[in-house]
Amino acid sequence: MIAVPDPEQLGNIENIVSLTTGQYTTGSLILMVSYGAHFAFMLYFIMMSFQPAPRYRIVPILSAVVMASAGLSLLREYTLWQESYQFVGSMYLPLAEGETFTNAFRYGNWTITVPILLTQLAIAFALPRPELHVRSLRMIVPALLMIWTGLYGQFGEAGDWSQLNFWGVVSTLFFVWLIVEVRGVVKRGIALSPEPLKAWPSNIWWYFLATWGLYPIAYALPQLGFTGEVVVVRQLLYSIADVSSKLVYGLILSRYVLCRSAIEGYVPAAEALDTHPEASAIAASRGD
Ligand code: RET
Repeated sequence: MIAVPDPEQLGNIENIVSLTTGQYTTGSLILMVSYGAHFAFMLYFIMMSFQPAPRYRIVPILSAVVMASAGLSLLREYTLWQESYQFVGSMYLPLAEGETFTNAFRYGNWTITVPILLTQLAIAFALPRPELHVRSLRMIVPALLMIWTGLYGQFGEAGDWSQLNFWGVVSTLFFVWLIVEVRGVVKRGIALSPEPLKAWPSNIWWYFLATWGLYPIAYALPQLGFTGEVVVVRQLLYSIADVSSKLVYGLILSRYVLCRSAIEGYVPAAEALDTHPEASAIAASRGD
């Protein structure tokens, strides 16, 4: 006899909702494009890591590591998505072959990528060594607490909303603490940036808030209802957040350190920027 599962035991709402062909295919597509983009840009970051001055090369290299880690995790989400649904009649039904889908793997992946993304910021802003370590640690501690309390809370999304909301609030408190720490690093970034790049840290700050802020929205979304739309929109939100907070963020930081290398007199970086609008600002700042 097949026991009817208790919805609360199903973890994620993906295991409760049947999807139309359009919704199922859109979900596959979103996950596929996400892992594809991360793997492709791993190559980009490895290759461009030769352009900035040696002291900044670790910034694109760390982005390549983040791309590999996130790409593998998203590939796993994709294969799990494929395995967890079965086309029956006219709909894709969950729990195919007893396989459950989960978003919890994402949280495991963030445990690796988030500390790297935060440390990358402090390295790009060229914080001096002892301060770099202290500030990175002060960001990583609240970030990990935010992720792990959220991981526990998200197991409640399929029915136990007091678990979802209680741990969501606890996690948000750690997020606020993290935001304060990041703000401190951004302020140091403004102070330490060369004149033509002074606007970058504050722009990165707003970009950070806008992109990291998408994750709690995705977390809370199941409360809008257990529907195919919510399932697909949430995967979309996660993907937009992933591509912007890791990939595009990596592009921004890599560009920042490239410009900074040129300003600090590293000739190959200045040559690499030659045809770009930044080049004239850099040349002007050096009195060329
Ligand atoms: C959770 C739980 C609900 C409350 C808050 C959350 C914040 C998550 C964030 C995640 C960022 C992840 C990144 C991953 C990159 O690889 C945990 C969803 C505030 C901000 C940047």
